[in-house]
Amino acid sequence: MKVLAKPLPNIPWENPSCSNPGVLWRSTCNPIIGRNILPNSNSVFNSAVVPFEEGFAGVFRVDNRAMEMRIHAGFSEDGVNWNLDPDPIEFFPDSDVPGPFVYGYDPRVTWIEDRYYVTWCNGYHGPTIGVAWTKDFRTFHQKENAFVPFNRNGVLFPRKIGDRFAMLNRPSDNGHTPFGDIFYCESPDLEFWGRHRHVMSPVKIEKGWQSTKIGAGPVPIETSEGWLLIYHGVQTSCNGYVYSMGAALLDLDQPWKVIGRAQPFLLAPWMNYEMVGDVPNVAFPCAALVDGETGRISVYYGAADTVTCLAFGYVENIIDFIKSNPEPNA
Ligand code: BMA
Repeated sequence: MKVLAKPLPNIPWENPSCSNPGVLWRSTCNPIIGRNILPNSNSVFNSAVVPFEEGFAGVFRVDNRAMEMRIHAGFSEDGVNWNLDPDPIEFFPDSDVPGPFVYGYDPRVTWIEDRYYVTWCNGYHGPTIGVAWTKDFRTFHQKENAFVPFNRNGVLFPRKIGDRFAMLNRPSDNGHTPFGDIFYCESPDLEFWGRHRHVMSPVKIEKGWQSTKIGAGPVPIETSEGWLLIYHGVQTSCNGYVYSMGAALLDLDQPWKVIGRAQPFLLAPWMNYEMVGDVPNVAFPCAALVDGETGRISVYYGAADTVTCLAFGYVENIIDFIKSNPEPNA
């Protein structure tokens, strides 16, 4: 098994222990970003992190104390301790992008070829997928929204598929969508999107952890076995939604084809900081760092829509987990 990613020797990392086992194990520093890291923040969660210069940079979901959903840039030397820009990102439109900015949430960041692309849930007559690019996390150039509303969880592949950019997304409604499948589409220029393909549906059997809706999480990770996709799955309990993390493998050349999907969740909201907060019972992954040399992976996820957390694993173990626990009902 090969992970097709660059070496990242400074990846944030902790070894598993008998009190902290699993295919993914949590950081003992969780939550790594508290809700009040900024003077005006109510919560900081569902955020995206990438290697940048000698350290790391990211785009963070910050709900402020007026409960407005904003996204902020941030920087870190070690990927664990973060400095967030106190002001939200100001986007400079590339062309005739319709404004004004209404709200933004659940960002993802993807390095493709020569720059970082940001996708996020952008308010435009309801949620759709906003697209922007930056080279320095200081100036952000906004492109056209990718889709008509309503859509969430727009996640770019880190390289072109064939000769086109590719994105996973999740058509939805204007509220706390009680349904949702993952779709795939392609674009020659990151502006015009088409060739829409269905990827995966929820697993409707027995009201399991991914029976209500699913959505792509971090940028897919390229391996010799296929694209490793970590995603969120939602269960509707008698007391509301429960958001857990799962894993699947997608075909390298035709990523709308699912070649593996694990039946059990990878990580579910078990810790107090995942069970208690503004929205209880949420573990929502938006980013992963990968060390191509050792296959170590660090997953960033929002907990209870309140704080930002980190979990660790090995790409190889996650792929073994998918292969040895296949979902029979997908
Ligand atoms: C989704 C999004 C996420 C959030 C989740 C749980 O619809 O709004 O940002 O984490 O619900 O509230």
